[in-house]
Amino acid sequence: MFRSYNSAKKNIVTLILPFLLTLGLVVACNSGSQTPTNTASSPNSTATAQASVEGIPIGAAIAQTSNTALIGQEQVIGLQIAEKFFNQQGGVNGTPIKLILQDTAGDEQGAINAFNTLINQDKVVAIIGPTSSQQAFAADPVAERAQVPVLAPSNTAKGIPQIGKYISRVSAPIAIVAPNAVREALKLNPKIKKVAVFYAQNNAFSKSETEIFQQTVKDQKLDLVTVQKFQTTDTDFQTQATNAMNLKPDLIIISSWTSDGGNLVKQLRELGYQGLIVGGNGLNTSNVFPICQKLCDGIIIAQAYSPALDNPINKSFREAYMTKNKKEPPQFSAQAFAGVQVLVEALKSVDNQTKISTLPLDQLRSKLNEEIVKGTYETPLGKIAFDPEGEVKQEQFFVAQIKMDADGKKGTFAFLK
Ligand code: 1QQ
Repeated sequence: MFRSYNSAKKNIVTLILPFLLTLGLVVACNSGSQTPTNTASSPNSTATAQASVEGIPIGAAIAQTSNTALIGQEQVIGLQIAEKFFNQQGGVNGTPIKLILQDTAGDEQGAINAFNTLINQDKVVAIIGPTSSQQAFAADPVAERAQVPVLAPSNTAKGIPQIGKYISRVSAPIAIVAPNAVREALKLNPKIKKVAVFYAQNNAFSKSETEIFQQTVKDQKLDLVTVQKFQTTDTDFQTQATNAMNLKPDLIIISSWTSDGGNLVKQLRELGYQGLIVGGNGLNTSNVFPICQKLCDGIIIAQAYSPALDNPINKSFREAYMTKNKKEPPQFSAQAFAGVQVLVEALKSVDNQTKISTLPLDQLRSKLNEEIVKGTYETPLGKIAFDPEGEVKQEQFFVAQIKMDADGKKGTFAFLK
């Protein structure tokens, strides 16, 4: 049973609902204007709001600090837009949702701590998060044991939904998304023959992604001339870059995190590499622009989202995002939004069967988990559904190429397909 209804009887809920809804909207609007690290939805900063305003608590375990926050920041924006949007639409059959953000930072322990707090203290019905697959492999088992549904907004490594019955994802697996970037590179330069691959060996996601890239290189009958390894914390790539360039590759593929990948691209270009570069999902954020600046220009990155996707919910999401951020929404914001949407719609279908205000929390969590995988959802990512294991089924993927202004200060993701 979630907090607001702990001691409430059914009829009280009905009586105070309009009141709750009004307040819920006020809080949701406020939370949208806060910075990610000090959001109004964070339990520590909202003692008063929490006391007077309640809603169905949805947990978000997201990296708001550390180098993973370069991606986490985009997720927080998507979550906040979703909270406001779905509450304006009436929340879950009239009851607002309440997003509770916990910072995971970038490591495994941070994610485990955030999960424990959300589950035991905040008593959330489900968790959206964590930001990285590396963290998911450590923290998801905590939720699995507690039987709390987890919906991953950005975990793309192989094996995530298989962690357990309570784990599903809206982030399409890298196995399906990544090969599109290589195919697109071959369209841009059909003469590509020799490929050098780089990957961060201390990160579950990069290891998973490089396997896919290396397989794609073989499938395309290209020559994999070298595989260079590094750490996500590295800043100097002279040795690996020189090793690769001695072999004269005409395509370089990088599976990294954001700052390491940005620095690697920069150093490859400074050493004179002129061929195409395919980057992985870790480079899929405009937060890489300040790192490689004008040398980011041309990086090709596969996308699980396109701002141009033509459906009403994407139009609403895109408009809300652009009004606030004055640029096109990125994939990580769209996936976070889709995560909230799936939970809201799955909660509605639980509520249509049994009023959720009458369900004890453990039953609500397990019914919600069942409903998540049963539904079909028209989201900003297009139409998505899940297989029984919780793996997302998505129809459309895209590829974008980074285009930097001449001064290297501003850039965009230009869609190729
Ligand atoms: C993963 C990823 C990251 C690049 C996004 C946060 O896809 O860790 O699975």
